[in-house]
This record gives sequence, structure tokens and C-alpha cells, in this order.
Amino acid sequence: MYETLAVVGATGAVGRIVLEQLQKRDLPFRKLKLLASQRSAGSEVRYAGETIKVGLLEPGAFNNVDLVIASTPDEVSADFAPYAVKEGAVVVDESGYWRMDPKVPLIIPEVNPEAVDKHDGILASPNCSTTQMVVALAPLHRAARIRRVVVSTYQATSGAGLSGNVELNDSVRSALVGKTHPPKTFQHPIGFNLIPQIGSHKYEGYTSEEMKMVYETRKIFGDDEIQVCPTCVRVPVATGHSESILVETEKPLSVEEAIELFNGFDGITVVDDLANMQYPMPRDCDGKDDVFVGRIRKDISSPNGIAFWCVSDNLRKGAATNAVQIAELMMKQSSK
Ligand code: 2RA
Repeated sequence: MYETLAVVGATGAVGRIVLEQLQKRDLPFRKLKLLASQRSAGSEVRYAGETIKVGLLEPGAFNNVDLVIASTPDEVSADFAPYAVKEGAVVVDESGYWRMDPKVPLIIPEVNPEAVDKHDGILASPNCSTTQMVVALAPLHRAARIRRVVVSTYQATSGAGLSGNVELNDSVRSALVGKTHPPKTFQHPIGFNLIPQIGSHKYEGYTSEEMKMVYETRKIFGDDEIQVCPTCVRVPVATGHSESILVETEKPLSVEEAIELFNGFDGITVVDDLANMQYPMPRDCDGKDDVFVGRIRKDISSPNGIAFWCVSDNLRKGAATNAVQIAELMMKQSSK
């Protein structure tokens, strides 16, 4: 049993779900420490019937902490993770800062659990758009080896944090009375709109969010030959990222085989009955931990292709749930 577990960023949108997941999954630790930056330090959070005061994230805060689950912006993680490790803690980090560091394993417990065995104190959880796609691709990759993926995302405003959802509400309300709410979190008004830009320009006309889907997918599968062509779009949906995915495999797969593979994989739920209007939608997946797939069909434009639709709660499997599952895996390994 771990003595002390710390949650950094406990008052944020993802941090709150981390706390809910810790209770739901009943992780074995004795003491919970909550930490946050200056703005939220000193506030109080309810956990398991107790009130816990949020401490300040600063050097010295991790003495006697065994494991940390952190949900903070990249620059905060870049700053605190090294001193947390020096003070003796292992950090499960949800920010983008460490993901592509060769010494840091990038983990989805259903896909590459073995990666937790080798680390220097920091373990990373992938970006939300990558996580749900890679979970869905994993059974197909294992059975038929993926060569190429073409993916378009429809990403919820909560991916940009609590301010994203505030801006969605403000933008929709303004639009309904013929006004424009000036955007701050997003590049353009999000109410009744779609924005084909998430992040900033990164490589050859692709954004940082899109290149995460390329690099992180290869790292998790340990296969640099997988080709990924992503387009990431922000949509006026509060929670739940959706993805239209076309995958080409080395070995051809029938639709029936793909459905059987999806059904046999932990963490995937198939909702696929077009005739009865059944397919995954963000409002049905909100608050659920699985990755949902549907509209599974053959690519009629080329051989060896399967097309499908994938939805997941971006704050859960895309962030909090995956990080808590990594922590759970670490705890299981250490008790062996
Ligand atoms: C977004 N994927 O949806 C990002 C959050 N990590 O903005």
C-alpha cells in the first residue's frame, strides 16, 4: 500500500474527476495530499466525507509523497515534476510537456501496460484526442497491423479547460441575441461555429494538436511506420470528443472481424446499429469511462480499409481516468 498520494491541480476540471475516480476505483493509499498553484492553494475540497485543504505547489511539497497524479498546464509540469522526483515521488503527468521525452513512458493501460516498468520518476498520459483513437485502434493493430490512419476530430470545448466551457456558453448566448462574444480561449467565436484549429502551427501546415496524434500514436504502439493524417476541429459541444477514423491495415479485416475485435477489447463499447439510429454521440458518452465506437464499415474507396466513428469523454478516458489507471497499475506492480 502506498502511504501518500498527491493530486496536483485538484481544483481543475480534470483534477475533480481524478478525485472522483480515486474513490470509485478504491485505490490503496493511506493519505491524500492536494496541491495547486497560488490561485487555488488554500481552498478546501471534499473527499470521502472529509474536507482537505489544498496546499501550495512548491519545492518541499513532495517530501514523503510516494505517487503524484498531476493535471496542470505544460509549463507548470515542466517546473514542478523534476523537484517532485528529487524529493522521492513518482509523477503520473497529464500535461503535454513530458510525453515525447525518450526517458518518459507514454501509457494507456489497456494498450501498453508493460511501459510502466521502465521510468525515471515521470510517466505520461497521452493527449485526449490520441488516447481514444489509440484505444480504438489497438485491437485492430494487434490483429492486422495498422499502416495508415486518416482521422478528423470533433473536439469538445472542455478540452481547453473550464474556460472553454464558459466561452461556449457566453458565445452561444450572445449569438442567440444577434451579438458576438469576443473569443479569448478560442481563436474565433465557438457558438454555432466550428474552428479547424486546435493549438498552433507545428509542422507543414499541421497544428500542435494534430502532430500530437501522429507522434504519440507511434510512441504508444512502438511503431514509427504508422502513418497518421489528422485534422483537429473544435466544435460547440461541452464534453466528449468525437473522431471519424479511416484505418488501413496490412492484413484485410472484414467488418464482422473488426466488430469482434472491438468487442473483445477492454475499455471499448460498440454501439453500432445504423438502421435503428444507434451510434455513439457525445451526450450519451458524457460521464462514462469507455471509448465508444460505431458506424463500423468497409472503406469503399480502397482495399484493406475500415472506417468508423469514435466518441469518448475527453475529461475521463482522455485525461483523468487514464491517469488514475496508470497510478493503479503502478500500485499493482509495486505490491507484487
Ligand atoms: C484539447 N486535446 O481538446 C486538447 C486538450 N489536451 O484542447
